[in-house]
Amino acid sequence: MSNTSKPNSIDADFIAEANTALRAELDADYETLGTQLRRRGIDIDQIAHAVSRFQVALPSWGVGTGGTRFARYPGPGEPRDVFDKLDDCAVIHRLTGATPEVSLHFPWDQPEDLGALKTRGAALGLSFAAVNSNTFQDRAGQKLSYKFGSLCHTDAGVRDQAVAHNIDCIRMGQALGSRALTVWIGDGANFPGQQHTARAFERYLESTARIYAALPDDWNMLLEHKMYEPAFYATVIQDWGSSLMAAQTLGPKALCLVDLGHHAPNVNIEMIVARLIRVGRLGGFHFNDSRYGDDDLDTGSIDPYRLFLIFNELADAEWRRAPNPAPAHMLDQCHNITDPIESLFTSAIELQRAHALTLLVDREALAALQTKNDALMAAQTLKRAFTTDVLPILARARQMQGAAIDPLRTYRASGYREACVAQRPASRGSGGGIV
Ligand code: RM4
Ligand code: MN
Ligand code: MN
Repeated sequence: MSNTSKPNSIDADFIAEANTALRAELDADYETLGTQLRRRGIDIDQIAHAVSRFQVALPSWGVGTGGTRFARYPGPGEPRDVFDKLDDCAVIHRLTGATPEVSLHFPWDQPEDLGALKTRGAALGLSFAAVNSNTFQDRAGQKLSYKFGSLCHTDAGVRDQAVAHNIDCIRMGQALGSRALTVWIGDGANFPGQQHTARAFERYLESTARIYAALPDDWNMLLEHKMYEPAFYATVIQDWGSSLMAAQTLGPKALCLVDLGHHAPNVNIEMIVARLIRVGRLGGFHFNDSRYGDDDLDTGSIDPYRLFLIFNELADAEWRRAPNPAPAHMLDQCHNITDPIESLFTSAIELQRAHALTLLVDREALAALQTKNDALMAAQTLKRAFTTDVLPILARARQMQGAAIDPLRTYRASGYREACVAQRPASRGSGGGIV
């Protein structure tokens, strides 16, 4: 149940005070960058305003310490329940001004009292993004097991149970003011021949059609594909082709969600993004970074250029007014060795950086270079934007929101984590697990 005393040292006054010491330096850096950008025909204030409007939803499961398949090393002062998770998310929002929404995962975050959760969210200045269903795990007391699948299971009873859970998630999301359901399933096979490839997909379409039928008019259903894991030979919704086929079969409220970690290592994700935009079915992102698979590392920590190129497709689509609804931005990360709060605000800032950098691209010039087939200059046009140091723009955008000029320094000075340690009993390690 909701804990009443919460460690809440990062308020507006604390941030304002921390900012006072950093203001003069920021003003000078912003001024210098502004002069440089003016020479390139760019208005720095316009970019800073655009960045200050950028938002990304936090994953409730991201504020806890995650684990690998081998072990989980609990972090100090971990959230005990969904209310603690909201407190931590609110800290991230106060520091960045960019994360006013939280994406919940059911049943992990299922509270006894949805109303109390909504009220706590509102008190903290938070609202709720897409809700996630979970049919990749059995919960205590569950009638039928998902060991061999859920929405695609050969047993109609298991499929019914999984459909009912998704519809429950919609109802809970409605009570919280959410407007989308994200469906990711673990269904698949570990061996060739284990599962009938075509029939498993047919069962997915039948089950998701039943969920789709329960979707309120103003809701979207976000279909998330993933190449492997937990199934290692094949998953049912392994790639954007299957996801798009399903979305187009289901109807206009079904859109595709791209989790950056859910592809083979060399896949060109920005191309996928461009194709989904082309058909108006890019519904959202789960941002993270990876080197090998679904590593769920901090966004922009491994390959920031790839992140930039994805954002470049988004900026280009907006520039040419491509008819795709604004895709939902959400983080989906697993923090095993860092303070999750630090990882999440750093990641939100990396997304703002990618967004800011793509606004520096001279699109008219790039289009002309592409038409002339000037490969080198076209590539340099992107690189020039990417290599600009926009740190003063990001800091100014936060300052405009009343957030921290330097979130990391401010957070560490606040003693928030230490206060959590004092109030939240240490959690135990475990044999492994994703969260
Ligand atoms: C999956 C997928 C889903 C997330 C779970 C925890 O790999 O990314 O989006 O909800 O992990
Ligand atoms: Mn995901
Ligand atoms: Mn994942």
